[in-house]
Amino acid sequence: MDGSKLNNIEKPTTTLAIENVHKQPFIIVAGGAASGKTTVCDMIIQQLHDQRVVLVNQDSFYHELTEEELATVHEYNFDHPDSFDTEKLLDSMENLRHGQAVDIPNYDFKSYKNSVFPARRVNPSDVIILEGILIFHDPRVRELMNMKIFVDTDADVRLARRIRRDTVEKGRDIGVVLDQYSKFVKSAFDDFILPTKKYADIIIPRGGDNHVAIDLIVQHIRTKLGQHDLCKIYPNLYVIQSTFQI
Ligand code: UZR
Ligand code: MG
Repeated sequence: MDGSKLNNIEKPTTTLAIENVHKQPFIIVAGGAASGKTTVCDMIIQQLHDQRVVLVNQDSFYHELTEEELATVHEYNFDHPDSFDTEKLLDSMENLRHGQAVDIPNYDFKSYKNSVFPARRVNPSDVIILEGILIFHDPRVRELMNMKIFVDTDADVRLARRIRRDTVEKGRDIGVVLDQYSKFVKSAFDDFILPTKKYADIIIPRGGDNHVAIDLIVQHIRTKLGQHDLCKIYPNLYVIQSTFQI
């Protein structure tokens, strides 16, 4: 063989990536507005009462509205993927994954700002649940998660719930709620939320009313946590991946 050619060959490099097996179950829960996402998450958390679980809501990552946007707030589309600060959300999730506490913004639905209330300090936990209407939209967020749940509730049920929630709990005018629904919420569901259903590992019909689905999910999480316990017993247990590049 021609020796000069050999000299031109890139030297082999070895990369040893050492990764601790102790990985948290990361769960994301998506679904249309007022589909019962929060109820499903609350039920999972209730059943996992003996574990450290944190719930992070995509709503916390809404961009603050500028003065200009505030002046025409009824024209603002809160159901569009761009209305969220996904970079900040990703950053927080990465930090939690690496065992660091994070400050989650406290978005205020009345002032449309996140500077009104102090941020919420969230500590790394055994289970991290992230919920939101458009939480399946960004592939980087999806990849972080090891269990993707879509809450599938009929449109009429979602609308009825939303009217009740926005008028009773948020004190909004019913005309505004209905206008917003037909202008933004319905089309956002069809254009952005429904197409992400295909990424789900589990689809829960009827949301929080579906006790069988929630029991099965909790069982699965417990199995995953059991695998973690192995790492607690053998703290020096590592997975070693090696890649040999030429
Ligand atoms: P869930 N939303 C508001 O009504 N006001 C805001 O300042 C921010 C968001 C609504 C948003 C979406 N859309 O449909 C809903 N609008 O909150 C999501 N219009 O809430 O995931 O809890 O169903
Ligand atoms: Mg909710």
